[in-house]
Amino acid sequence: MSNESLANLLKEERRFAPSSELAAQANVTAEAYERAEADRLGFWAEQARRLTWSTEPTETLDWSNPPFAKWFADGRLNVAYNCVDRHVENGLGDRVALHFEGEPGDSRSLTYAELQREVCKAANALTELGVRAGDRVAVYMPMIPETVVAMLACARIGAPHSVVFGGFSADALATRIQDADARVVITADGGYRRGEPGALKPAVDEALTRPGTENVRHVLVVRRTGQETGWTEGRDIWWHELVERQSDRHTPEAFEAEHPLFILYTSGTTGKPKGILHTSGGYLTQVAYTHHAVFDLKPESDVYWCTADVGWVTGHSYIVYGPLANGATQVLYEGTPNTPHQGRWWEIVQKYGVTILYTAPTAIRACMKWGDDIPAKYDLSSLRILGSVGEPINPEAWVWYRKHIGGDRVPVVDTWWQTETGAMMISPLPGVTETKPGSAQVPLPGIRATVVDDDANEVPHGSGGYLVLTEPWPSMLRTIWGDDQRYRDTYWSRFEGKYFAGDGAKKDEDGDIWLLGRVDDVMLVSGHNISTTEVESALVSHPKVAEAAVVGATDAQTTQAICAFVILRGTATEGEDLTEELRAHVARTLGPIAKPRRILAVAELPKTRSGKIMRRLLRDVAENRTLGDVTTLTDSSVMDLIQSRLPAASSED
Ligand code: 6R9
Repeated sequence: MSNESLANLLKEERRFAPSSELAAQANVTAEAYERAEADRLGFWAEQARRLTWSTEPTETLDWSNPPFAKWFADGRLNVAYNCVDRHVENGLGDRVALHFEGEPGDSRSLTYAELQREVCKAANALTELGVRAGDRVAVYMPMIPETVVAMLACARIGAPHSVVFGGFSADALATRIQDADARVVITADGGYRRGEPGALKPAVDEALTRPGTENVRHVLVVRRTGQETGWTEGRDIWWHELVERQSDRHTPEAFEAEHPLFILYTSGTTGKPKGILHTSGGYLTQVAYTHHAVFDLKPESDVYWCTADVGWVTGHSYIVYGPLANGATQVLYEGTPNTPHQGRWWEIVQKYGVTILYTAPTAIRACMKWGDDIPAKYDLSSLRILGSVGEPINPEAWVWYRKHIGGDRVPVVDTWWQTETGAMMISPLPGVTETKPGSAQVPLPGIRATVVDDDANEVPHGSGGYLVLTEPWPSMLRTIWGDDQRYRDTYWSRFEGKYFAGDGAKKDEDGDIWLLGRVDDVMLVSGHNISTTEVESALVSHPKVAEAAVVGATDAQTTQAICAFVILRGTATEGEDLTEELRAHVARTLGPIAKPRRILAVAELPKTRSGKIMRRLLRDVAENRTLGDVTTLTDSSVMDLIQSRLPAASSED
C-alpha cells in the first residue's frame, strides 16, 4: 500500500474520549492490557473461568503442532449448559433471554427458564432422530427463536451445526450440505422479509435432490409463515409435532474443550466455500470475554441487540454464544430495517429500551441515506454503546452513527474480526480507548496483531501493509473442514509463523490500526497501490453520495482503471456535472491518481448476507465479463439492474 495513499485516512483528526462516568464503571480497564501483556496465557486461563466446566482445564494452549492449536484441551464442558442452564441454576430463570420481534409485528419473550425447556426438548428430538455427538446438522432458518434453540440443541448433544444463511440459493445450500455431509436439516416453511413470507423449504427440497446429499435422513420443519409446503413422507417432520411432545428435561453431557461446535462456510473470492471449523472451550471463552469487555455488558440491566443474521458469524458469536454465555437479555428481530417503515429499528430500540446496539456499516449508511429525521422521531436515550462490524466504517458513517443514533454521547466501537477468528480481535474498549472515527485501533487484551510488509517485517508507525496475527488465540479456527492443507495454505503460508488475515491495514503515528479492506481488492493504478476503501470513503464524504463501491478494471494503459458504482442520496440525479463533481472531489481528497475513470449511479449494490460488497461481481461488470458465482448474493436481481445500466457507464476521459 503506498504511503501517499495511506496518508489520507490519517487526516481524520476527530477524537472522542470515554466519558468519566463510563470509564469509572467499565467492566474492563487499562489494567487488562498490562495483565495480558505480562502473561498472555495466564490471562486467557483466567478468562476461561468465566465458563462453568465439568472438568476444569489445567492446560491452556498446546501449540506443539502449529498451525493446529488446542486450547484448554484437558477441560470438559457443555456449551449449551453454559449458555442456558447455569443461569437458571443461578436463580436467573425469570430473566428474559430473547425478546423476539417478528417482521409482521408479532412478538414474544423467552426467559432463560423457558429457553432451557425448549433447548432440552429440541435436544431430545434430535436424539430421537438418531443424531449423535459428531453428526453434522444443517440449519437453514429465518431469524426466529427456534433457530437459536436449534443451534443450542445441537451444541447440547455435541452435534456440530452448519448454519446456512436463509437467503442462499438451493445450490449454495446443497454444496454446504455435501461438504459437511449433514445428517439432518432444520428449516422452516418460510420467514418474513420485506413484508412478505419468503419460502425456505422449497430450497431444501431442491438441494436434497442433488447427489451427495443422500445422508440427510430427516428434515425438521418449523411452521413460521403457514405457507403451503411440499412434503416428503418419512423424511420431513414438523417441529411442533416432534419437538413439542418431548420431555423438557435433558441431562447435558460434557465434551472435550476441543469438541467441534460448528462449521460455518465463508465464500472467499474464488473456489469452493471454506468450512471454517470452530470448537468449544476456547471459542466460548473468547466470545464471552469480548462480549463482556467490548460492550461493557451489565447483564442485569442492559438490553442488547445485534442486528446480524444468524447465518453470519456475527450471529453465531454475538447473538447466540457470547451474549447467552453472559446471561444477557437481547432483542432478536426477524426482518429488514425498513419494513414496514424506515424507522422500524429505532421503534424497536425505543420499545425494548435497547442499551447496546451492534450493526454493520452498510446498515448505518442506509439509515444515513433515509435521513436524520427518521431516528430523530424516536426515543433513543436508552442507548449507551454502539458497535460496528463487517467492513471498514468510513469516518462519515461513524460520526453520523455517534451523532444521530448515539445522541453525540454514546461511544462507538469498531470491531475487526473474521469468521476465522471466531471472536473480536481489534477494537477500542469503551471505557478506556480514546476513539478515532474509522479505526478499529488496538488488539484486544490477549491478542497480538500487527501490520507487516511483503517481507514479513513489521512496518513502522505511519505505514501500511498486511494485517497479521502473531500469536494463536482461543477462538481461532481449528482448520478448514476436511482440508487441513487448504487451512495451512490459505492462512499460514504467506508469512512464516503468522496468521495472514487477507486484509490490508495501516498503522498511524500512534500505532493504531486502520483497516483498508481485502488485499484482493487493492487496485494498482499507474504503479500506485490504491485501496478501494479509501476511494469509497472519499466518495461517501460527498453530500450527494450515500454508498459507493470501487473496483479496478484491467486497463492497457494504467494496469487498472478505477470504476466507481455509487448510490446517490435522495434528491441527487446522475449527469455529466455530477460525475465531474465527484471526480474532482476524489481528486481533492485523495489526489488526482485516485480519480475514478468511470462513475456509474446505481440503485443497489451487490452484497453478501453481512452487507459486504461483492466487488468481484462489479469487476466482472466493469470488465464486461460474464458474472461469476452469484449464489451468495442477498438479492441476485441487483446484478441484472446494474448490468442493464451499463451503456451509461461510458463517461470516460
Ligand atoms: C465478522 C465478520 C471478515 C472480513 C474481514 C474484513 C472485514 C470485518 C471489520 C472489517 C474493517 C471492521 N471486516 N469487520 N473490516 N473493519 N471492523 O465480518 O466476519 O464475514 O468472515 O468477514 O470482514 O475484511 O477480513 P466475515
